[in-house]
Order: sequence, then structure tokens, then C-alpha cells
Amino acid sequence: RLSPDSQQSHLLEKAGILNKTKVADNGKKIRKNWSQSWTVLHGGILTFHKDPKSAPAGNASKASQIVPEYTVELRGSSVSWASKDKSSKKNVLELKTRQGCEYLMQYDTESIIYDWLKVIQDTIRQLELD
Ligand code: I3S
Repeated sequence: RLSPDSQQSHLLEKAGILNKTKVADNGKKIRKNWSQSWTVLHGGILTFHKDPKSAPAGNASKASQIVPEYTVELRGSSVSWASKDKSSKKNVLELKTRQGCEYLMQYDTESIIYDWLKVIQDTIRQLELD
């Protein structure tokens, strides 16, 4: 039996800046709130971090930290290009979790968002094989 670390060692890792908004929480539609996010894929989990610019002014110690905002378990999730009615922005991905949470991910440079699509798709497929 493999240790948790070695079980995850084949999973892809990636990090970068994206625009994101959550649009549904446990199947319930919620209001969009686009913000920039340091986004990290590690061990089959995608973590969107809070925009440091949204931290309260004067809270220097907090503002300097990277604070997770949403963590998304990719096992059982699906990702695709979002249809045009989901957003007026270009290059938008739609990520849906098994629990009915939905996120939009966007970046103006197509190659950047395309790389995220590929790595998330590959990770979801890899998790299906485990
Ligand atoms: O799907 P919607 O309602 O057209 O999304 C827009 C709104 O979230 C809007 O904010 P208000 O709810 O305060 O109007 C945002 O500023 C827009 O960016 C959202 O649309 P896009 O097409 O950018 O996802």
C-alpha cells in the first residue's frame, strides 16, 4: 500500500494568477464576484487564494499572507469552456464539483487558460484511474 504522498506524486502541479468567481454553492446559484486569485493545483486539490488587494487596509500582517479562499477537490469534478451565456468575458472555464459548487476561471491570454484546462482535465482523468 502506497503512502498518501507517493499516491499523489503522479498528480500534476501548477500555479499562477487567474480571475475567478464562484457561481454556485452546493447546487444553489450565488452572485458573481470576480476577483484576481493566486491559484494553486497540488495533490488533486485546486486552491483559489484571496486577492491580497481585498484585505482590510492596515492589516499588514494578514495582507502579506496568502490566504486560501476556496479549495476545490478535483476528484469527481468536471471542467469545460463556459458557454457564452455564462459570462461576457473571453476565455472562461467552468469548473463543477461533485458537491454542486461551480466556479468560473478566466484570463485574457488564451494560452494561459488553455494550459489550466489541460492540467485540470488531466488531473481529473488521473484521479478516475486511482
Ligand atoms: O452574470 P452577470 O450577472 O451578468 O454577471 C455580472 C455581474 O456579476 C456584475 O456585477 P453586478 O452583479 O454588481 O452587476 C459583474 O461586474 C460582471 O463582471 C458580471 O458579468 P461577466 O459577464 O463579467 O461575468
